[in-house]
Amino acid sequence: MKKFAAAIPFWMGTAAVSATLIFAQGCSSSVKSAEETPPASTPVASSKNPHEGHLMNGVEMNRTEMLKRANSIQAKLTAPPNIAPKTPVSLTIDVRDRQGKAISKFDTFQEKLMHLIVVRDDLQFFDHLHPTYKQNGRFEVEASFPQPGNYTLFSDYKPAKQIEVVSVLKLQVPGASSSVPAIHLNRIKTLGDTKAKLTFSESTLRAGEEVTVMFNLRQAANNRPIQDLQPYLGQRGHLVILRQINPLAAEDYIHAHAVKNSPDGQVEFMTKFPQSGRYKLWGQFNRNGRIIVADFWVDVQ
Ligand SMILES: [Cu+2]
Repeated sequence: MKKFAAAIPFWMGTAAVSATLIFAQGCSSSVKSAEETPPASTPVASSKNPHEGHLMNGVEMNRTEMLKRANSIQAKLTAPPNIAPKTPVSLTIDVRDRQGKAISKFDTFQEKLMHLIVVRDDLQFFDHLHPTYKQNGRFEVEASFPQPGNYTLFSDYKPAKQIEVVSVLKLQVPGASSSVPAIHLNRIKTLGDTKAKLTFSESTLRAGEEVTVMFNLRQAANNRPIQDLQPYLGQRGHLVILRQINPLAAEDYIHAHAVKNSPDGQVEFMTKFPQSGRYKLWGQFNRNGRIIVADFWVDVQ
């Protein structure tokens, strides 16, 4: 089975993004050559300073050049055939350049070499994994899929001295899909002993407008702001946002970074929703070693 997907280098909030076609396959028995289609560039996030450059070996490299380089990178997913629900499987992700040569050096960002966001395409399942680097461009990770269905994996990495790249990989878990729970637009949720409330700096969310996303975290028992928030991957929290669309693509994926200073029990992120539509947000927070995932649906005009 062979599917096509887009990979984009991604610098949310500070730089533009381009897209390149890559290829993912859900079957390890036949390894095929990379997709031949030349890459397409799709800027999806605008920079405050579109001409800002980045230092490369002491030389200022312009964004066009950076995008050109990132465009030439592709990731390939290899998974066992016929994945069963709730059964851990080993996945391999190979990162190569356009000529098929392994990218061998990666920069750590947010404390890891690769961040892998796994969702079922209806956005009812979310997981955030960190594949292990095995050298020669190869990453490995164990993953488990709760139910049959189509899954999308956003593989987020930074080839050495280059901008962040997001490769979109697809995978299918065979079987009959169960019914999908109704979508609620509630902005308060109790997750175990944590009460999470979602608010925004703007009363109406509009595509393309900068907005502060605020998660207020309280102790469910007494409604007091939580005091045990610890850094998670070096930040106050992590936020992944995806637009509800089929098929999911890299330009619908937002990985927002937490604002450094915010009140006790509150974690804030700056972001922009690229288009109007329905989105799902997953805020991840570390309560003294336990990771809380607060997920919410929102509509953007
Ligand atoms: Cu991560």
